[in-house]
Amino acid sequence: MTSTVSAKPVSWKGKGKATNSEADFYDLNPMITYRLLHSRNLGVKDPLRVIALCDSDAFYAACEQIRLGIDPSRPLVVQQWDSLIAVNYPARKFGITRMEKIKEAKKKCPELVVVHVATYKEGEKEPGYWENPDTSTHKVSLDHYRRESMKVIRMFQEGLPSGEIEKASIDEAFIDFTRPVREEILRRYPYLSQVPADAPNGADSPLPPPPPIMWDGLGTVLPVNAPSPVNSVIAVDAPGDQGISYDDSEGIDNGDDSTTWHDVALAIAAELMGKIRHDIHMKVGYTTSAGIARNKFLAKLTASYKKPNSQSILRNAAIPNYLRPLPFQKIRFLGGKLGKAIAEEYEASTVGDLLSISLGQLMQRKFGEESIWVYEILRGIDRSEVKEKSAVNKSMMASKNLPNPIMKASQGPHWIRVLAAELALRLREAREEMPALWPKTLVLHARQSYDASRSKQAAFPFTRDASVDVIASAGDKLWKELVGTDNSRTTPLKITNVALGFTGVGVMEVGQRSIDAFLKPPSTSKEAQGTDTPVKRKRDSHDDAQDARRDLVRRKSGSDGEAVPDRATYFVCNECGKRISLPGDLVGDGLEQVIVKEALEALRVEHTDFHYAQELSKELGDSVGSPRKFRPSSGEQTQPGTKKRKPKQSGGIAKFFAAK
Ligand code: TTP
Ligand code: CA
Ligand code: CA
Repeated sequence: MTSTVSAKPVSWKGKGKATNSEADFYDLNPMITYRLLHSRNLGVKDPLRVIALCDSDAFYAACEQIRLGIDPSRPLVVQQWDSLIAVNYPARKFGITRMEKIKEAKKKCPELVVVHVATYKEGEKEPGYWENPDTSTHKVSLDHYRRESMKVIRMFQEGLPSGEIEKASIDEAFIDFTRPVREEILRRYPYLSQVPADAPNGADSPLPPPPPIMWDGLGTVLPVNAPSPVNSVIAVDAPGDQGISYDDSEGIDNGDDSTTWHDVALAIAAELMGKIRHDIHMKVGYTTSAGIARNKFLAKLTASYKKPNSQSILRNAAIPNYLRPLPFQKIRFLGGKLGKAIAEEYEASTVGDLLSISLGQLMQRKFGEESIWVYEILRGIDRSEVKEKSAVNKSMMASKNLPNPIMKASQGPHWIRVLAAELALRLREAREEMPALWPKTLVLHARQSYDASRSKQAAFPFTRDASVDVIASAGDKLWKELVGTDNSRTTPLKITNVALGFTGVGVMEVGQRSIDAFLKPPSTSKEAQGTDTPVKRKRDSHDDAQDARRDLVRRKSGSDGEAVPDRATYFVCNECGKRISLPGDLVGDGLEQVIVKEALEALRVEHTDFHYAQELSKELGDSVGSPRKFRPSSGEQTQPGTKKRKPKQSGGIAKFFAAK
């Protein structure tokens, strides 16, 4: 893509005053000085902050269309039981919406392609597109959509190595363009990298006026002056399937000549976003729609301005007229009780209606702590960061609402098997990305009719092969503890939801290190003794491996060895006497103590597993996997000429550590 912003140097003529007289929306044209431009870590206060939200069009429908190789112009919907969950744009032309029943949709469009979402059924390890799936026996699988979603996210990451990316849902992500855009501004306008000698306030002088911007080809630029008719009906957090009509003012900016450096930043971000969206379409087939603005809230709002396959840009100058007519209850978090309370309190319906209420007034009413947030969001201010969610302590949950409630305890295991199949698949796939990943806890939730859900949890056995059987039998045990058996129950049962999940799924960078260490030759004489021990167990008997591990954990976790301080980020291993620390980047992140504790616990389990695996490896006389993938750490050498086994045959711990 060619540069669309003129690179003509401009003579120094500072203009530092806000040009916008919109008193309600202050800070729309902040002064940008050389110092601010040259600062790298201004975070959410950066006056050149640029954020995008990119959302896939009719996502599940697109996934099915691509999976089945169907012409994208054919109307297609995705069905879940009796309802539609995704409607592609050609089908929307027939007036079909997500709210419709299949029958009505087919009446509107007889040639409609209807695909039922994949489901799990008992006894099948993989979800499938079965004939006549039934909600009383099957469970929806979103696995294919998750996988496709990851492909798109990876393209964002590849397209923007220096930008932060936050997956916001299965089909959308926020992208922080601030850094790459700033780099690009300094590259295109090299005269900005030095403070001019005649600048009156040195580095605190404002930048010279920006060059003119050619918006053509960059997307739809929202109008500064006239509120678009679209604005008043557009949904903030809702899908763009309510039949909105759009003006096609691609690249047109009606009637504002006060270009700012922030506009330049938006234009560059739009170029980058457009390129990434184009690549996604070419390489994985999905069309997307993006919104580009100064913060997350506005980016999300702008993304649905024009769909599908398009991008929209909200200049700061356009914020007031875009927000004012917006029904405020469409703003996320203002839709529920809070929004209703505000609407009643002030007899208001649009953002504009609420702008005359001062922060003090809001605070005096019942909005308490939320007042500041409400006050700011109405003015288009959002200080939340784009942040990749921490990999520590993730959870994976498979849940099933039961239209036919479970009335007998003996019906539980059917659903536990179905849920276990989903968990097994998700864990397996997650491990393809990150092999050193394991869940610490398995938790089972069950909801009795309208009561709150109750749950039971237990440590999940360490095993590389977290098969459906392993998960289901652990789940069955929890079921017995939570619900009992048909014979043990005295009260009637009516369970309407059952969910099985992994919590504390640890992704430790140190995992790799331990794996490295694990492949090192035994270093102590005690360890060396075991090398000749003949193989006693069948290699794929992971149950044995688990039992042995449990023994080991019992033997070794009696005490932590040397006393460590309360807020420690390390522990001292009894077995090897080594001090084992959390990785620096984890600790330095200002993580909450509870997370640090969890991470430390995961590390402890992992370290114990490492010792256990070492012992097991000796017992098996095995090098476990291919050493080429796992380089030895800290200068120690991999044992040369170690006997190798075919990874395929390995099981349990050995399999866990086998190279993929
Ligand atoms: P959305 O992004 O809300 O909608 P969409 O991608 O289908 O359409 P649009 O082009 O307007 O963005 O949701 C993403 C996917 O999430 C959607 O394809 C199906 C699923 N979904 C549901 O299963 N149930 C729902 O109620 C919603 C809103 C979405
Ligand atoms: Ca979408
Ligand atoms: Ca979405």
